[in-house]
Amino acid sequence: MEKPLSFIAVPVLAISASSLLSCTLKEEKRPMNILYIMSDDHSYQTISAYNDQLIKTPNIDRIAQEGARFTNSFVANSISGPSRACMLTGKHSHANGFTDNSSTFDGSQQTYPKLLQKAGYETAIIGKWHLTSAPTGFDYSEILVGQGDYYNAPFIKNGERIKSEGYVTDVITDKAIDWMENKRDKDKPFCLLLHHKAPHRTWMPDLQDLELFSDREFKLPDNFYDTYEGRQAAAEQEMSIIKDMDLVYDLKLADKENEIHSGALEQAGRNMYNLMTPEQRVAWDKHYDRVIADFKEANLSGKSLAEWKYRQYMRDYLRVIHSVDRNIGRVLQYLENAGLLENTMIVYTSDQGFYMGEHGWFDKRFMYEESFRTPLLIRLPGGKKGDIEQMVQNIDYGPTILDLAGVPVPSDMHGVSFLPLLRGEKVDNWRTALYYHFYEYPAEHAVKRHYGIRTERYKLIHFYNDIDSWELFDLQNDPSEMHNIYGQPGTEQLVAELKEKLVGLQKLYGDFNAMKYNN
Ligand SMILES: [Ca+2]
Repeated sequence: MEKPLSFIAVPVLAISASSLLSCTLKEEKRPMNILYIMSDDHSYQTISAYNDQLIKTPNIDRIAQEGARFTNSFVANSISGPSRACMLTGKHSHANGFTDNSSTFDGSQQTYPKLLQKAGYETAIIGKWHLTSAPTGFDYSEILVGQGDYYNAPFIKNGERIKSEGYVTDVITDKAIDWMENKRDKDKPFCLLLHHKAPHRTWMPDLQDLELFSDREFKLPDNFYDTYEGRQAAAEQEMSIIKDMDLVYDLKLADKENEIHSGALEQAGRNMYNLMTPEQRVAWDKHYDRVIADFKEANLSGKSLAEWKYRQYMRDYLRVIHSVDRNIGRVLQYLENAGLLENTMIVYTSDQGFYMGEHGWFDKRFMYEESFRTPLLIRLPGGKKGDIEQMVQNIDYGPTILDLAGVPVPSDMHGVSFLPLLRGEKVDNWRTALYYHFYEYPAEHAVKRHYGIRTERYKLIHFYNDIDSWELFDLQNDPSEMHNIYGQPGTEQLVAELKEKLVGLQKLYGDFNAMKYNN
């Protein structure tokens, strides 16, 4: 096929690209580019479009202001690799095979980037991948090794290992902008998956942000000192700020005197410090040496130690978010300067939610709201501006993106396209219940295996494996999920209805293995 002389000439591009996508020439429609930005462990509590009490994120908020804010957006399995596999395949974990982070993604299976590629899109993944096997379905890939590092992280570029220098959120952003500007085939529409490592544990800030929030105090969540009555799995977890957050690994107290000892993760914490260059360490030490000295001086214990840890966690996490937001600003500015803003759908999301001290926790995993929910902001040119309240799930992302590209959604995908919602159309018969299944146990943080159903008002969860514990919450009267009303007189009919709906979803999605645990 002869190449068009110029990709800037709109009619030429329209003919070239629409023939790729089998659109009729009459429509003269340029296919929409897709920029899918996903952070790792970014809580909706720390995006000011959702909650402006903790931090201001003006750049991320811009996506919401010029587009749609989903207020009921959820994941299917609240942990990194499994969540990513759900997004790529549009299927729940049991069907895509990546049930926990010890899995290896079967890259030969159907994914939405592969289908886009087939339809003529240029596809790329830049940043965190975390699916063990090499990416498939991408014309270009530049991914972090495993979880990745915050400083000077190695990458794998189209299969070849390379070094990088600097702070990971900046580096990933630079690579993404460079790909959009210089590396892609500009005759084709693109789909770029820009996946940040930040703000994943251990929340190492950029050097330029180290002094931010240093004087900020944070109000403890009301249930910070949760005692987990009536919730056995919650009582037995190991993701508590008080008990499990590590002083050296998580809170960066790798002291030169080697006096602070924190257990199994201490050495990993000291190793992360050693990944920085001598110049980076000088800037780092300027901040943390003082924090370490103050910590030793204060000699804390009990509640004052717990609250110190919480405060330090919040300060570092928010510093990391500040850098994410600044870099989203750089990307939006690039799109604007390059004239791409009006022909690109921009998605901002996270691979799940995260606890900012609610129930006394950090991390994710549970089907409780803070980790089950995830931020989702989408700017679709010509699309809806404002809130979308319907319940959507990350298995819907693939179908939605395919729908936007005019590619038929395969019938074996579990998710459904929410493009009509994004276009502001009236949609009847939207789903009224979501299914969830978490598998990673026994494992770090000791969150039991569980599955469940959430309707607009209620949530029914079954913890199984080495436990058999049901929980029922009335989200309207108990949004913090502190009171398990399962088994209480008067809930019998409600439980029966929810169990019937749960079985209906298990059948719909084919999670027959889970059904064995229902009774
Ligand atoms: Ca994650």
